[in-house]
Amino acid sequence: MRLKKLIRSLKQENRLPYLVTDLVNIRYLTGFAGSYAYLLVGDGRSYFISDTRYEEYARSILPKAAEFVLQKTDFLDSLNDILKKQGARELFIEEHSTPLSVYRNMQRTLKKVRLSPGGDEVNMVRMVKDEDEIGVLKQAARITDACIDHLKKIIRAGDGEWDIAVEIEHFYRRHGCRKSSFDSIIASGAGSSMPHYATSMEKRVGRGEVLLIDMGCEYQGYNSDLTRTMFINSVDPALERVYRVVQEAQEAAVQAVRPGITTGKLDAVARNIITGAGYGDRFGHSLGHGIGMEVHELPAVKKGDLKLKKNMVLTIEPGIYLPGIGGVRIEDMVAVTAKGCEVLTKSSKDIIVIG
Ligand SMILES: [Mn+2]
Repeated sequence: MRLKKLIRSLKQENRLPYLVTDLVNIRYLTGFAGSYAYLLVGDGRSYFISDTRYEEYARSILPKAAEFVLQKTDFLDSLNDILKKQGARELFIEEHSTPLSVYRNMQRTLKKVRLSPGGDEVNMVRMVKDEDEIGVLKQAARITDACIDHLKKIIRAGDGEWDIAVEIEHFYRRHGCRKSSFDSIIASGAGSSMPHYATSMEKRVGRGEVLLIDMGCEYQGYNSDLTRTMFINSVDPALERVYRVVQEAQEAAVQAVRPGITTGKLDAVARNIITGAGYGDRFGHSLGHGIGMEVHELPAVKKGDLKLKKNMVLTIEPGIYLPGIGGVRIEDMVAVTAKGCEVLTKSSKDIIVIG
């Protein structure tokens, strides 16, 4: 079904045969979750090339429209055979995931075939989720909400940042997740002013400090992503106003999500509020990103003309970061609906004091 849809749009644009090299895209199209495969998408028939490690598994799950091809010494020999048989003169190659080294080997092996950039069509298709995908993303969001609830109950001043990250990993795996979708960011005190802080193995959470937690799980092949900023024992007065500005910006952006709005306009909704409060230069990153089989996928929610569509799923995560003092970020996942959006992560965004 997904493969058919892709073939239809590639055919319209005269981009067949098309070689998919991104394993996540191959998984999206075929269900194959292994670590080595290439998918040659053709008009009518498609060919799935892999090696003996995956032969039995791949044959058991591949859709009918994709034929398993056992590679010989190299996938390029098999690819060459198929293209020769078809008399193909041109091959379109997935762009973001094909290394220059592979491209050079292709030039050497596929001598009679013109190699053309094929864009990233599968990633474009993946932007709009189907109902099943949204159902799984909702579940991933629910587990992450449950995890933050659990953390609020147990975190105390003196806990190590690292111990909190371990607790998150443990919680996720106990609740049916394969793992965290990315290394959890547990940033306490001044460390929280770095948007992508690396959780410390030594730093402990101190009384009166801010605590920023950015985390997500991988559940049935889909990811969640949630950030909450809380305070330990008492609210850091330097960050209370900052918190309220971020909260206002985040909630206004969530309110503004609807089909047809451009990512640029949406980003501006939050950015204008933060700039108006005098923190424009302390919000350096984009407003958010698409999320699905990958934590970061299209669309990038930033300056640009891409229009949101129903069933896109994205994060809304403005932040303000004051070097040496700390930072605040609030992040939710939202699914675009016919008229607005549904917030998939339900955790409270009010200022909370724990410990
Ligand atoms: Mn995120």
